[in-house]
Amino acid sequence: MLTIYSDHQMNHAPLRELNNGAWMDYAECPERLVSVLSSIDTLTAPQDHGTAAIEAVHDKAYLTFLRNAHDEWREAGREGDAIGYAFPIRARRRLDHTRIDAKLGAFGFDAASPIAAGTWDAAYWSAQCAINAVKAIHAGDTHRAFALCRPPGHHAGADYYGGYCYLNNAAIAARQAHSLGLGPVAVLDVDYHHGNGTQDIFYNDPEVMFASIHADPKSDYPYFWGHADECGALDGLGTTVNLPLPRGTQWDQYQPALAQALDAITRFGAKFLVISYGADTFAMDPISHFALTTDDMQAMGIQVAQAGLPGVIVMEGGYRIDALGSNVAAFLSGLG
Ligand code: SP5
Ligand code: ZN
Repeated sequence: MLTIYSDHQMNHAPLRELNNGAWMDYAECPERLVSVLSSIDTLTAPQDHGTAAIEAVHDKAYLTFLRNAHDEWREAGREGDAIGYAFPIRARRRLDHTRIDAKLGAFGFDAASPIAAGTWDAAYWSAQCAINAVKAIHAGDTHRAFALCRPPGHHAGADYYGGYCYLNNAAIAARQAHSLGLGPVAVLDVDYHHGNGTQDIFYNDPEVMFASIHADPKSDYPYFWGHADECGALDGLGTTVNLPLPRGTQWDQYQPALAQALDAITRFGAKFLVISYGADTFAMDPISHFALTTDDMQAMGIQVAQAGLPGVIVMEGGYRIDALGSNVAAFLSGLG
């Protein structure tokens, strides 16, 4: 399968994250890419298509913040990675913040997603991978392409970052595919965590469906989104589908949820599929609690392929590094 990857994506390397009240090594580390690369034969470097497709999803003030945040952190005399510590609840006024700590709070929603020196560069090229994957399909080069994105994107909203995500690669791909006339477009999110950013971006939008299978937010991050009663709003009512599953879920329970999501996508009339693929549903994932095997990843790919839709696969999470390459390869081989 055509795989788009840029070395720039290695440049995002935060040192640590706050987890259960203590510092731990940053789970979303560059070694994840090394593991996936070891299972892929041929890589294609993305061309630089600029910021138009990124700006079609993300707010300009947010992009300016993200580009400059680490420099401003340094200018404030700080060492290490930029991490916020004060967050406005429920609603944010659009204040003209000057202090970096206020900006980090205004544009971030958790304290577990540091902004490091290489974050903008890596996130920019991660988005370019997704954009190039859509372009390849639009050009008729292939009917499926894998955007080997890092950092991941599905927790990032139009004007916020969090959950290891800064630019929403899947949303950028979906909106671009829609703009190029490849739609109707559906996003199928099979990462362990709910893709709250993607959901938020398309919540009122009847043109892009969002369907997600994930750990119940009652027990798991991101807690505030992904509950079964979130179905979209306004013209987008009914084009958001959330299928939360309990910790411990195995393939026999996952498979019917996947069938339900694919059925909704078929009924929606999708002609183009963006798959947010996270391998953190794997049984041995260090921060997650489903129980899928590597063989199940292949079965997942086979089942998704039966929907018969062209589209792109966008890499999201997956933190069991020694198994990440084989899990990704299994999923891609199932897709065929
Ligand atoms: C893209 C993606 O998969 N993002 C996930 C972000 C999760 N961030 C916080 C997770 C906190 C999990 N704490 C688990 C404790 C295990 N001992
Ligand atoms: Zn995840």
